[in-house]
Order: sequence, then C-alpha cells, then structure tokens
Amino acid sequence: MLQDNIFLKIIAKQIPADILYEDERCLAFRDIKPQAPTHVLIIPRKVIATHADITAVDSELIGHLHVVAVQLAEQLQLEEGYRIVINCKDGGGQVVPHLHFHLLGGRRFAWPPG
Ligand code: DGP
Repeated sequence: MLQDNIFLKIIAKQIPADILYEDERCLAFRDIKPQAPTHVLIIPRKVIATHADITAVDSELIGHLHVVAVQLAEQLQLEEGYRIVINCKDGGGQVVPHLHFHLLGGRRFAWPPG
C-alpha cells in the first residue's frame, strides 16, 4: 500500500536511515544497497508515487530536489562527475513507490545504462 512504503517510514523516523540532509520539503539518505561508492537517495516529503505522477504544481519542489543534489554532490566531493537516476514504474526498475532521485558517484558510469 502506498502509505506503507519504506521511504514514508524513513520520513516518519519509524525506521533508521543514514540521513545526510533534510529540510521541510525533502530528505537525503544513503542507499542501503549502494551501486557506487557514493549512493544517496533524495526524496520529497510529499507523497508522489512515481516520476509519471509529477504535475505542474510540483515544479518548484522538483527544482529544489535538484538543487539539493548539486549541494550534496559538492559536499560529497563528486567533482569528477556523478549520475542522477530516476527509475519510473516497474518497467523502469522502480521498486519503492515513492519518487526518489538516486545520486551516484565515485566511479565511472557506462552508457547506455543497463
Ligand atoms: P528503486 O529501484 O529506484 O525503487 O530504488 C529503491 C532503492 O531504495 C534501492 O536502491 C534500495 C533502496 N532501499 C530500499 N529499502 C531501503 C531502506 O530501508 N533503507 C535505505 N536506506 N534504502 C533502501
């Protein structure tokens, strides 16, 4: 159920996470199953299930998530570069039904992605 997903429990501090940043609109914490030396998830507090559920009212929020990603990349010393990934729905590899940006860095990334 949407209201039961693991990220809502992290937002509610019902389960622990290695939180690197939080404010009134979002949270950033380390991924439990890192795919790169640095792997951080950036999530809005607002319930948005998938990237496809973003609407025009979320424009400022989505922009904010990107600004937070840039600040984290700087803080985490990803000056060589990094990758932002948003998996959308099952076909896009999404497992947790709450919008999240993956911020990945610390290694080189191939293209096309798998
Ligand atoms: P996605 O496949 O795009 O839905 O990615 C979900 C990510 O969430 C995946 O990389 C693993 C991560 N994840 C799942 N459960 C937890 C958790 O309980 N804590 C943390 N920190 N990350 C989690």
